[in-house]
Amino acid sequence: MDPFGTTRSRVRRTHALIAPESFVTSDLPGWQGTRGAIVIAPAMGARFTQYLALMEQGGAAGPASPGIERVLYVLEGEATLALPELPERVLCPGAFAYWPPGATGTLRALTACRLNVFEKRHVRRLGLATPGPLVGNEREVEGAPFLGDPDAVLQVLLPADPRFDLAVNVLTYQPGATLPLVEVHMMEHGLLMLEGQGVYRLGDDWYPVQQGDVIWMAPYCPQWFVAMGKQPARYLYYKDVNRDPMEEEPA
Ligand code: UGY
Ligand code: MN
Repeated sequence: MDPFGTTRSRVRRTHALIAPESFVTSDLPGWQGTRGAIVIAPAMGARFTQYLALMEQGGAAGPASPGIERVLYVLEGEATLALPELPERVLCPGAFAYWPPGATGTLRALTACRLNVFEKRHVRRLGLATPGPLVGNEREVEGAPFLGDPDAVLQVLLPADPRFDLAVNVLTYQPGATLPLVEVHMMEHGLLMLEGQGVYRLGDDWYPVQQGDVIWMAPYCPQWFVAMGKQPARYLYYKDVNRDPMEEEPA
């Protein structure tokens, strides 16, 4: 911490950058042996929550609130996860899981663990069921050049299936690669810098960002990124998808 209270963290109406030096942890309701840094939440204007769960060895996840779905991504450590209809799995770094709303499950830390968690209220689409649980590892997910650029590779972790109302992806940029356009879209993002560094344009501001930073982008927040430095930059991000903005949720 510098002596004058400066930080790269910024919170604006349409976006936020939360640098790790600003993370504040608290007990996570319902979890055991776990502290959490709730970095994005509806209190800031978001329609979802993103938090880092810091689990001690033997710590356990609590259930999500009713109607809330969860996507876990393991950053460090190992944990066992049991979800209905799936064999119990050991999750290592890079593993991810979709935990459907209301599903009973058990997540227990085998070692000290750090997880990134996205949660949102599931919006069911007319005529479609809620998806079932799913576990995978990003290492098994093939990447594809993003909009044709082989230096910006997109991995889509959840299946292309209209039952899902959220996407969780990883984008990997070689140094100097950029988002090929300044995106402006209806979907919202929560983002965690997994590796590397660069500059993120958010609205009309440009921010230096690096590993460990968290970014919130509200719907329609103009966004662009350039990777800098000598190693690739990678980020994990959430996006709301597959729903007609005019459609009402079936009763
Ligand atoms: O999927 C996306 O909207 C992604 N390209 N956005 C981003 O990286 N800011
Ligand atoms: Mn985007």
